[in-house]
Amino acid sequence: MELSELIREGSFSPSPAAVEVLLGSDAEAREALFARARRARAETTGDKIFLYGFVYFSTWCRNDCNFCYYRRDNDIARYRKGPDEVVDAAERLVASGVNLVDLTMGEDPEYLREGHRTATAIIREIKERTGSPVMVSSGVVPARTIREFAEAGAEFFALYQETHNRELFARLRAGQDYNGRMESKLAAKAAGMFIEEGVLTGVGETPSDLCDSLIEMGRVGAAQMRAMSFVPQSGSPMEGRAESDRVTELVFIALMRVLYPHALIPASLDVDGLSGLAPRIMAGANVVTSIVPPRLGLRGVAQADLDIDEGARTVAGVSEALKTLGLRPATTAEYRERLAEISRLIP
Ligand code: SAM
Ligand code: MD0
Ligand code: SF4
Repeated sequence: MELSELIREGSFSPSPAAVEVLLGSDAEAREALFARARRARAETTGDKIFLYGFVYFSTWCRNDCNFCYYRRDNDIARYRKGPDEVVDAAERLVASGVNLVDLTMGEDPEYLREGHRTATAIIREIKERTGSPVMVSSGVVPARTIREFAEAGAEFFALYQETHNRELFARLRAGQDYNGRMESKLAAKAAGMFIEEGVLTGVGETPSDLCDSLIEMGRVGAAQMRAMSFVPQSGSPMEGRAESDRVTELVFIALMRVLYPHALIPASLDVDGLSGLAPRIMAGANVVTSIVPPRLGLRGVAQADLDIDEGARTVAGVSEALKTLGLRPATTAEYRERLAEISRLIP
């Protein structure tokens, strides 16, 4: 398979061989792919980049994902924020200019015990006070609970499969059900929410796995799709795994953009902090995620603390970085227009 053929403007059909060639290509060829991805982004979203605030409101979790710092068996300090603190953090984020608030939790037994009534009440309260678009990242929950999230006004449900290879899934999300996770995501779509799908890179996936994930992201009807490089976590079973170079993540971002020009695709500050923003944006991302209000005791996921209390994972920090790339933060009215357009494109 000719590299030049893969990079050229026009259609791209994902195949394991094509993904393998692109992953193995040199920096110059990758830059040509990224340039193609940027043109695709410019055609759909111009110079606008959407900014998402992140509130990780409970770091308690019943699961034991082998890649995650917050897995049940990791002996770490944890917190569970009360509704007032969550709403306060969300209000600060919205006042600072984010276009969406992502409410994230571990699969916290306390919230599960009370059927997520508090989480639903928090969504309602944030909606009432700010009117901001909201995403829920609650992990796997029953379809009934998802409908309650939708009724409370949450626009988005995020749930990443991490991989679409069931064997690799079983190694990453030990003891969890692949189908159950997928069904939860599809239940959110059926309840009228936008969904986000995602993969982890650097966890032993093959070009063929990545190709399958590219196809699955379209098949499930994801409005937002992401790749995040695995970051080794102290105390976890995958602690000793080599830190991945970021090439796979960047190539995957570009391929998602080329295949799904309309999609929302994050550049997460949660992998390499603010210094990691430019390469991800230059690969075709059009959303910045993991903006965290400083000094409230809130954490990231893959990078629990990096750049947070220093105030770099903020709208101000991100806006400055975007400016140097000739891009700008979108207004929330523009974000809503984008969502309306996406719902016309994805039935
Ligand atoms: N607990 C919920 C769940 O698992 O769906 C929501 C929060 S979870 C922490 C969000 C995502 O963070 C995971 O799906 C995974 O993709 C990502 N993540 C967790 N640990 C990571 C790590 N060490 N490196 C990179 N990404 C990670
Ligand atoms: C992020 N740390 O966007 C967040 C998290 C969950 N919906 C998102 C992984 O990078
Ligand atoms: Fe829990 Fe989510 Fe971490 Fe898995 S990735 S251990 S479900 S917080």
